[in-house]
Amino acid sequence: MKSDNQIKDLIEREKQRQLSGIELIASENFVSDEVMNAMGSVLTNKYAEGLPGKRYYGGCQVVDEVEQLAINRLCKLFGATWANVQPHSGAQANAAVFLACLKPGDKILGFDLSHGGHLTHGSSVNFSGKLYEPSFYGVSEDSGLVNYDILEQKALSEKPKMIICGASAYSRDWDYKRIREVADKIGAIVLADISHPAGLIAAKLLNDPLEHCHIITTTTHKTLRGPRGGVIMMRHNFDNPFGLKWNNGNLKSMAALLDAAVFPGIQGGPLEHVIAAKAVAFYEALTPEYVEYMERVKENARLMSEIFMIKGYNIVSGGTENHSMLIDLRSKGINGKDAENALVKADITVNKNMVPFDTESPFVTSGIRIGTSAISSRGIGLKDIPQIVDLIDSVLMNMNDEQKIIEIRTEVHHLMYHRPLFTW
Ligand code: DSN
Repeated sequence: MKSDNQIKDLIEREKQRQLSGIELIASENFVSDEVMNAMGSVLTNKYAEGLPGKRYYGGCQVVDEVEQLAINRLCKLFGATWANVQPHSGAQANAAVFLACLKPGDKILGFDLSHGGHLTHGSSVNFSGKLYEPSFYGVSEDSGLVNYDILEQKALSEKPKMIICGASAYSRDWDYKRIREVADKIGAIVLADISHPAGLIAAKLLNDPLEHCHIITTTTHKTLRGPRGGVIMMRHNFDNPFGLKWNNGNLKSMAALLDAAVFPGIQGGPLEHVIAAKAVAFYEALTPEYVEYMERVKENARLMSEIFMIKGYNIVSGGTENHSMLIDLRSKGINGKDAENALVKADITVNKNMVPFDTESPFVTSGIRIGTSAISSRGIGLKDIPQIVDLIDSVLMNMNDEQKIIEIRTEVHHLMYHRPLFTW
């Protein structure tokens, strides 16, 4: 049998791309060999519909232990008392929460996608905006900070059954306590989607959402530095307040409802090889070295945003408290699409992003989003940040100068190529 050289070559090309470039997409990261090996293990061969100890297939004795270990480590990492580690992605995790808590047509209140929110928080092109009735809160135009007064006004007037907090492009911490107080006034559930800052929360560098929010979802591959996937967790289990019936109505606790919503609700067999890799990532995240890594991610982002501002760039909300920042390029007369394309030519990878109150379409946008999780995994520290900002600035100030971009790309390769993808 001949081996598949086409895919082998493509994987090698992608490896070279990752090694050569400066990776600044805020939702990406580089995993350890242990995480990678678990994903590429024989566990991929096993079907295991159900939960540890309650499967619909034989031969699950080993994967039961794998999955239970992942659950236990995740609970320890976040101080949760219940978790489901089966969601294939963050979107699946959110879909399961919606299915467990709401009926189609129920009202939800989410953070506006164009202000930094996520598709699954009520966008009209997503199941969350098609099956449910969304309304939105956002940031104040002057400060770029979440406007909690508007959130409260919307909650009191719309009376949603669920309030969703969390974002894809918001560089500030969240006031979970205030959101819960608002939710309690109208009997709503609070879902915190912490996909972006999860690692910083685990390292206790940001506010703890589990104390105040009913249900928490996160992806496992962003700041958490695990395999691509999602999880759901709670610190305080509770009975479904809306009396939603699941089949014959025998599931009362939210934990049981959420388990059923993941499987058989929206998924079939869990990816036990990915769950094993999640367990490895949670093990790594419980170490002091991971906390140091998270501190470096945060410090790198802080310094980067400060230097950008010194160079006259407009950082939405005037800085960052997490791993990311959103740069509004309108003051430089550049749009997000052109900036992303020019930077990619220099092997600096970012994504174009809407900024709050954007005047451009989502395909063009006025901003770029930058995150420091991935470069920090490659050992980039504070001493390298000024050079990286200089490189980005040089590209953006010389977007039509092909020769200059080639020179910058050579400097990018010089800075990055010798570094392993993953280092503590
Ligand atoms: N697409 C992810 C991000 O980049 O933030 C969220 O799903």
